[in-house]
Amino acid sequence: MIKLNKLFCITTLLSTIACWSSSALANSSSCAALKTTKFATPNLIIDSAEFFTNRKTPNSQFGLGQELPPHCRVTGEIDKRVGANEKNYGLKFQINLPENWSGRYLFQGGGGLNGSVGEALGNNASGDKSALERGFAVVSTDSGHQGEIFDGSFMADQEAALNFFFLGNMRVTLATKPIVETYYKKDIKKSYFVGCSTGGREGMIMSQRYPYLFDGIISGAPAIRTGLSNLGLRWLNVQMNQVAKKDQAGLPLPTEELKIVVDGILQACDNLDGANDGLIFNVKGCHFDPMSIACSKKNTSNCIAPEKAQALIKAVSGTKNSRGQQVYPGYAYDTGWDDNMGWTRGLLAGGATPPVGPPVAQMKSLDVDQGFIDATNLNNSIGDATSYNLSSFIAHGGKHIFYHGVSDPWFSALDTLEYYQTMASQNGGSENVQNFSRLFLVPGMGHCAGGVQTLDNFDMLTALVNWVENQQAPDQVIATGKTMPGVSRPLCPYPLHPQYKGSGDINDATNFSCQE
Ligand SMILES: [Ca+2]
Repeated sequence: MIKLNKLFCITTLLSTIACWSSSALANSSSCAALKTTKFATPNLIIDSAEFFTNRKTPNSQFGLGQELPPHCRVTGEIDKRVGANEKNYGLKFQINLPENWSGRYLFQGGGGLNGSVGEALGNNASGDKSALERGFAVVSTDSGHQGEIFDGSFMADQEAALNFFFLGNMRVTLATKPIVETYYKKDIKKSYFVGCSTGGREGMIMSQRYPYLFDGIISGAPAIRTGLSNLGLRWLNVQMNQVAKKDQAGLPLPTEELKIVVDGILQACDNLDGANDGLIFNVKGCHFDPMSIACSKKNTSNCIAPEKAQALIKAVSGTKNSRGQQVYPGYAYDTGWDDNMGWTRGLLAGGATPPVGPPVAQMKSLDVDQGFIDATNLNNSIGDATSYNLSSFIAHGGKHIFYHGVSDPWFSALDTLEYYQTMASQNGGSENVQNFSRLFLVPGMGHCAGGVQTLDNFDMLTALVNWVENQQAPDQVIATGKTMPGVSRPLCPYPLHPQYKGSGDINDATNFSCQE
């Protein structure tokens, strides 16, 4: 019996090795075969199809090279052509097809004005483990042009502009899904779109214009309507520039005054969530009055000039036209306003600077009426993600998660909230919206990630998959952050926020509950 057992083990071991070898060979050959496979998509070119067992991302991309699981990498292009100004255009894409496929497809959204094909990993809002490592087939694209991240010259080409605004990702999705299914010889089970900033807008475009392509979408800090968000930044700068002499760093409020402002915000709002932790989770309940830190006869230290406090009130209350109508929301009071360390600086620390358009540093006047006309001109707003009719997306069972850093200096978190609330009111109301869409606000976080003190590491992807595939809606998502080691909090779907229960370790998320 013993001999037989040994034989069996050896046989099993040998067959395992044999099986593994043939599987690796099969992967390698079926990957390479994609290069010569004929797909129905017109004008599709597969540039390369190569199987990697231990490829690493470049050192520059996500810290020190990220080791990828065994995968087939496909690169290609659709609609290659010569466009306006004799420039070459086309929709370049990359697909990473992991060896252990979960049956899921994930489209990785872009950033800025796009223009390059990012490594298709699905790292966004996925906590510590990328979508690729979890077995998603991940797709990325340049959205139809090549160029620097904020180089808008491609807009001269009509088709490249349309691709950037809304067409490109749809076309790449339709072209790449069959490649995924051909490689695995199986149908895709579920499709996801995850992106932040421009990628967040792209996710919204999917729910609004192509309601059947994706089952689940995550939109972080979406660039919903950049014409108006840039007008909002000009408004904020003009109010401050009109009253404040700039310091050497070019700031209307010098560092020590910025600290007074943020300390005032903290004093008014930090403890509303039951925890004096430097995080303002009760965004809705935070009503800071800048006049409370204005200098007066009684208050002569730790204060700012009353005219600066008044300007701050006007700046933060949001952009209004000559009739007093709000054309872009204001900004929520938060702790990251003086951030001078994040990849985007704080709202009052030089961060409120549109990456495109006229410079705002010295701007002292603004014609909001004209600015609104320009921003909402259809030629400029054709890519805005402002549609509310999602009935087909909802009927299809689509789920859409939003998240937004409250200290985002480029796009106001309140604009995402405004979209979410209006969208809710037109799709069955605020209670019904929770069945298909939830919004998570992240205090202290700048644009998409980062901040002096924030919890910007969270796994929305698992939450989304559980919602789409297991009908488990995300009642909370745990957040941690490298700027706050040892601290965890639940992020709660708006209008709820995490409230300290009053006992237990204040660093531990389990001692907080989601409350209104
Ligand atoms: Ca707090």
